[in-house]
Amino acid sequence: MVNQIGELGASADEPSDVPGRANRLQKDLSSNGYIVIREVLTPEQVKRLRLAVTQYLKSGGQYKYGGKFQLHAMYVVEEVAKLLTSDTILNRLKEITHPLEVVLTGECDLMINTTSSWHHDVPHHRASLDGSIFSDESFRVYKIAFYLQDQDENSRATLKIRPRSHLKALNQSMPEKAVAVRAGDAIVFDVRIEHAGQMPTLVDRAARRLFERIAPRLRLDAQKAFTLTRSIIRWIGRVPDRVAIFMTFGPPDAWTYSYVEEGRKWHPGVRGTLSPEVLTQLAVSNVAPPLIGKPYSSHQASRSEF
Ligand SMILES: O=C(O)CCC(=O)C(=O)O
Repeated sequence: MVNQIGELGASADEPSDVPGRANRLQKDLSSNGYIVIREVLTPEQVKRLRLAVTQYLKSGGQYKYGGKFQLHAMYVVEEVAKLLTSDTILNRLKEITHPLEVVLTGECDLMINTTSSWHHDVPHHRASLDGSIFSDESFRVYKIAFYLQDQDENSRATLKIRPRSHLKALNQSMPEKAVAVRAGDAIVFDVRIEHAGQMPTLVDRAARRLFERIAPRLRLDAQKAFTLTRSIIRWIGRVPDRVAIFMTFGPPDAWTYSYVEEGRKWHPGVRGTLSPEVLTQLAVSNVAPPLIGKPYSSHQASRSEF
């Protein structure tokens, strides 16, 4: 059921092929540039994912943006791959790309406690240079985001977006909106939309600049020092972890493929594989394996941990 502009109540057991609903979802995405789908994950799924992501990022991932970050996460965290290739999720994505198939780009990020200022996700695309990417209404590349904790309207942790900015490029004058969610809701947004996560504070900015200046002389990893400093500050302030999973997808068209090509240029090299179970889930749902990343082979099967 549509609650208000941009927001759908969509429990996992609701039929996913109601024609009017799918049309409304697509319409809201194309006019507002984002949509919230409520209660996609159960509390149990949220708990399992949060644990899997938090555990993985204790030793895995990169120190970045004041937190930790993992690219192409479907290839390294089985729990995440299983969830993102489940019927519950793929059926939502299919509603969005309907009547075309769903293409998973393979871009899939995990993050914990990272900061992020205003940006869109197509800065390097060649059609961003002349702005033509923002005027093409046939562009339909989206990111689905799961924040694994409640984020209310007044929280600093809440994703902020500038509704409709996907058709306008970076435009500071457009009003912003905090997209409040409960853990288990999904936010789907056009990758062209201007958005920001947890903005860096003045202390964050000063600490980052300081570490970038002194780290080389002290032979420190500036990003790691910045992340560790922030985690001490968070610990003192008893600020809970902010954990999220992101995945991009689109229909099988030229925009999705060119988005993938740009992604490959900036982030080449995927390590890990998809497990047989994940590949089976994809096959049963008639969705091809993600474009970025190596397909699973029988040679790898004997060496896989999954
Ligand atoms: O940290 C966040 O909430 C925002 C993440 C983000 O900007 C992105 O995935 O493009």
